[in-house]
Amino acid sequence: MTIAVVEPATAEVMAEIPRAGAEEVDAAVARARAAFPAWRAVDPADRSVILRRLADAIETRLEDLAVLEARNAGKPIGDARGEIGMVVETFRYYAGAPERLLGDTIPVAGGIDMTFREPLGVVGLIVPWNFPLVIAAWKLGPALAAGNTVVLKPAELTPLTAVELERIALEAGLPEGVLNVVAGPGSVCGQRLVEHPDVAKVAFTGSTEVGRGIARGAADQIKRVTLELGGKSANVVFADADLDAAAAAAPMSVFGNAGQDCCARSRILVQREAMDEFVERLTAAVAGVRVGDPLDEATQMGPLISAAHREDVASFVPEDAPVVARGSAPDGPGFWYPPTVLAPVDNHDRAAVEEIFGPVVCVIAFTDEADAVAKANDTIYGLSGSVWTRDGAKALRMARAVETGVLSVNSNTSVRVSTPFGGFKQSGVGRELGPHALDHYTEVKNVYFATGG
Ligand code: TAP
Repeated sequence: MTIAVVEPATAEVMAEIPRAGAEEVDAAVARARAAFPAWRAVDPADRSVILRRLADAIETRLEDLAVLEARNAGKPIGDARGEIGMVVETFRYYAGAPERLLGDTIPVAGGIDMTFREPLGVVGLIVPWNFPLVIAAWKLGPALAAGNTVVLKPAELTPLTAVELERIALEAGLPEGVLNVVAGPGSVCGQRLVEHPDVAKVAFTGSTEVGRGIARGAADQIKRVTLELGGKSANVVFADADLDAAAAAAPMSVFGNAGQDCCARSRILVQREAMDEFVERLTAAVAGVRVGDPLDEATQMGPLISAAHREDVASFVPEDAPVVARGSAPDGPGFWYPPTVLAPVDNHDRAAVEEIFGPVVCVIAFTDEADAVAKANDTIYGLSGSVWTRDGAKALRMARAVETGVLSVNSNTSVRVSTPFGGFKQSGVGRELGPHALDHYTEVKNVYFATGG
């Protein structure tokens, strides 16, 4: 059995690779389990050296991996280079971790009390197709640094860079069995990782729907889980904001990666008195988004991942949808969909409630600060968001009131290697990146040593 990997920009098969099933997952878990005792025993400084070598080896291959990712996921080559660069940066960041996994000493009676951060064992990593290698790296970095061994399951639609990474890791000196890749369907391979008794933890990024199933499955064995799920993030623009800057930045905060981004600011909340002015500027900015061949250096937005996904996205824009602006998209083969702005939209319309995961944005009016908070938080999700205003105190009040794991003021950024990332509410459980991710790949052990007297 093979996986025929399709290139979204051409709809052609670009590679065929073996398709793993439950047996291959079991074999990978067995290899990871066998490799665990030796990997956790590697001296911290030596584990750091190996992770740094892995980062160097990926950096050497950066352009090849970026082209592979750009073709397989249909993302602009500039974005793909940025993502592979972040993979390198992530391994370098966590290369510093093995020697910094500090414990505490706690004053107690009759002895000495100390804590250790122990690795969990074999960790199953399940990642989506929208940011294939970089999301894998967010999990691999802290997992490996803490002394765990891993089985990585990429999405069937985008397995190619993960398969390459397994090879690169071996060449870079990661011991055999420490990093194992199984490319196969989620319902079989992902499910098996959730059920397997030798997998201590599952770290998952994907849809909230599949995440719920993983949480249910993990409950049987009280398996540790980290879930990074969907979003419906608000980009809140107050009338006192720099409207030029907010409108210029808004398109790529939702059309980046063709909207297939859990952090997409897919609801733009605009204060009513600034609505007309903002929409006018936004419309001009949307017309300038360059949609086309992912390998063209000028491209800002590529195709959607598949024909089926394009149908889902299109279902949010029926004939009578309030389309106020629409960008262009190539004709012909490939799963193209133009950047689309809907306005005005009610916060309870389907397009404003559900995660579209495509280049469709809703513009929604609000009256005052309280209304902005209420509308921003009126969602099951809580992943990301932005606030645009020149009033610093209001920005801080909003930053505290909006229920999201990450928020930016006068900017639309969400992710940095050194800062925590993850969701409130049904956007997930746990945090990735920054120092916080290590908490999710270690158990705290408390040791009491009686000293007598
Ligand atoms: P999903 O369909 O949930 O798939 C994600 C991964 O889970 C894939 O590897 C998939 O495998 C696997 N999977 C599917 N069914 C499974 C099951 N029953 N048991 C175990 N694993 C299973 O999501 P997607 O469509 O690929 O990705 C889009 C979603 O990811 C969006 O909702 C987006 O918001 C979310 N996302 C979240 C974040 C963060 S950090 N919060 C980042 C990126 C994306 P196959 O596809 O190979 O079958």
